[in-house]
Amino acid sequence: MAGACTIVIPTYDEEKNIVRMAKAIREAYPDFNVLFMDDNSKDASRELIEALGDPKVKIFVRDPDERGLAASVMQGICICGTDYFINMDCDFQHPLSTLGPIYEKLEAGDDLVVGTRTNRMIMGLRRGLGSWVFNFWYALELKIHGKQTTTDLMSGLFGGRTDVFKPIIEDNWDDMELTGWKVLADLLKHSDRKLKISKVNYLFEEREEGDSHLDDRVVVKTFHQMWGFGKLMARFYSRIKGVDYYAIYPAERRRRLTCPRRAPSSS
Ligand SMILES: Nc1nc2c(ncn2[C@@H]2O[C@H](COP(=O)(O)OP(=O)(O)OP(=O)(O)O)[C@@H](O)[C@H]2O)c(=O)[nH]1
Ligand SMILES: [Mg+2]
Repeated sequence: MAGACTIVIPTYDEEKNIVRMAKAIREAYPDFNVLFMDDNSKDASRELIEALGDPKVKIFVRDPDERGLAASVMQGICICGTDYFINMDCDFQHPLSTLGPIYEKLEAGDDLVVGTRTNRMIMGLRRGLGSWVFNFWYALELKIHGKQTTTDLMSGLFGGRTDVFKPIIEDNWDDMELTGWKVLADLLKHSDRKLKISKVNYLFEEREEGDSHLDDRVVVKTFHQMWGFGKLMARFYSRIKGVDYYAIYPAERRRRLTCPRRAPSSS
């Protein structure tokens, strides 16, 4: 593989952060590659990165019909072409100082290194508590299904060995929550091998610039990502929040229409 590590960053309309992020990583870690997986942003993200002319900083603009944060990260892992990848956000909520320790642990032989937040409540009581409840429930579900787990399953900061995770993604692409946000949990859900997992603790920061993309649809997708109970909760949550569930999962509407519970009466 060419080079050791790629920082994979999903982006959507991050023109206020993207150049600063690229420069900050290149300055702190000159050997790392940076790969922005952009979902066809409406702003100037692409032009700004291309204007940098840095061969170690690339922006991959995805098909607008296939928009999805998780899909972007997973595709980035598959195409990065380096031994290791580290996934992080573009808004400086993940401190760059964690990238070095994550990389060192990967080099030392870990399969997966998870950036683990020690101050989740900085997100506010409602969101912090919600994140904790989801984490508890995901961990339980993963354990029930014989899968491995880690302290911060909701983390958007983690590094891994590309040769370990690329096949997991390729073999399970259609079963992944591609428009969801919890990539780490999906990777653990679909992994059948014993992974060497470790963590690097960090303090979560406030978003520096630009707007959050979090909304009720993300919560629906986070429910939907786990097994049967989660799918039920996703429908329930959609109903109380007025989210159009079948706009997110149109295939499920088709399945309902083609599989009526009771066969129509013949008389
Ligand atoms: N490729 C891609 N990236 C996305 C999409 N939505 C959000 N992102 C990126 O994913 C990262 C996380 O999104 P945020 O909006 O910061 O979500 P968050 O951190 O949960 O929310 P805040 O705490 O409010 O910032 C950022 O780098 C976004 O630019 C998307 O649909 N596609
Ligand atoms: Mg953010």
